[in-house]
Amino acid sequence: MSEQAQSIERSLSTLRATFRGRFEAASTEQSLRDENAKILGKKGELTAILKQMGGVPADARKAIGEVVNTLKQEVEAAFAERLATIARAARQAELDAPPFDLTLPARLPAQLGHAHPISRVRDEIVDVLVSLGFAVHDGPEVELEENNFTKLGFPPDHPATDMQDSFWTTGGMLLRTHTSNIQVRAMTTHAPPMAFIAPGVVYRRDDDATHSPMFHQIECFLVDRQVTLAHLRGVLAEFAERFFGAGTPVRLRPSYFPFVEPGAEVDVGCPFCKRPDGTRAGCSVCKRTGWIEILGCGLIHPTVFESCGIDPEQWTGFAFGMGVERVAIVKYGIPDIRLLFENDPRFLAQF
Ligand code: FA5
Repeated sequence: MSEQAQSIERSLSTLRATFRGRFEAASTEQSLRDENAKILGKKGELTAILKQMGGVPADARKAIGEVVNTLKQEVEAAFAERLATIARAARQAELDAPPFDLTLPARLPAQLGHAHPISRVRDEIVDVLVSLGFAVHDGPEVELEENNFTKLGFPPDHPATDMQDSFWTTGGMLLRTHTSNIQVRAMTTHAPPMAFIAPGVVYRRDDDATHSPMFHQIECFLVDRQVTLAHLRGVLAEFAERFFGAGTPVRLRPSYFPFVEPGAEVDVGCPFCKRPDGTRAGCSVCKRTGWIEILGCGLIHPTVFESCGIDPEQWTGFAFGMGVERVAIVKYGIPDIRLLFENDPRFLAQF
């Protein structure tokens, strides 16, 4: 045998002895394909061997050719087998991985927030009263006793002035117990006529299903010449009509507040048990009466005008103050005022 033929046979037997191990060592499809190219590719080892065949004598060429072909087929088969093994392993790894949890909730688009129901009701009330011609007047929540009580005609021993009923700070100041302090502030700084509303936060030592220690009120007052109860009643009826809906009845019940004379509490017809003919059946919300109280009102007392430097012989006026939470409870049928302050998103989402 020629030297050339012997050299080719040595190369072939080395390759035969090593190619399976080289394929086994490749753990990914890419490294396996690289290894295969090193043997069978254009510049591969087997291709290089074939190129040397020209120098082999004709009698030996046929036998070596057969060996080369057989080896080539073995390499191809081993490559295909290893490729299939790697693919199976990859699939198994996928199957063994933790499964997708199909019960997880889908990702929802971001939820948009909205104004708190108290803010919404306050804004709706303000809109109605502004549309009737009242301007908004602001004022402090920490107030002097004289603006919150004294100039409004509260006697010094009135229960509201008690430590048990109001939150006192220092220096004769307290957290205002109502928005009526704005009557005093407006009347001491503005010359009549005037027509203001004052929305704001107020504080009392109260805490139960219908009373909160912090709540919102809207004060409304008008000072002009010859103002009568008829003007007050007209504004209240128009407010009820626009805010609670057409045909909502209003009634005034005599009541007492030191800063008005006469004074009254105002009820609106219960919106929850209204029959189609406009009468009320009575329900748990209105405590079977067909009426719900929403505010206190009256004609401004002459002593309030005097303490604010306005001549009560010349000027008259009406005032009312309503609880925003109370109105919200009536409008939306909310059973407990505290729900409005807990801020549970499931509750707030209903508005
Ligand atoms: C007053 O506060 C008077 N300043 C109202 C007023 C103004 C009368 C002008 C005359 C002229 P009263 O204490 O009744 O009144 O409160 C008015 C409203 O606030 C009540 O009708 C009720 O709706 C609401 N309210 C009172 N206390 C609470 C409380 N603790 N929590 C929630 N709402 C309350």
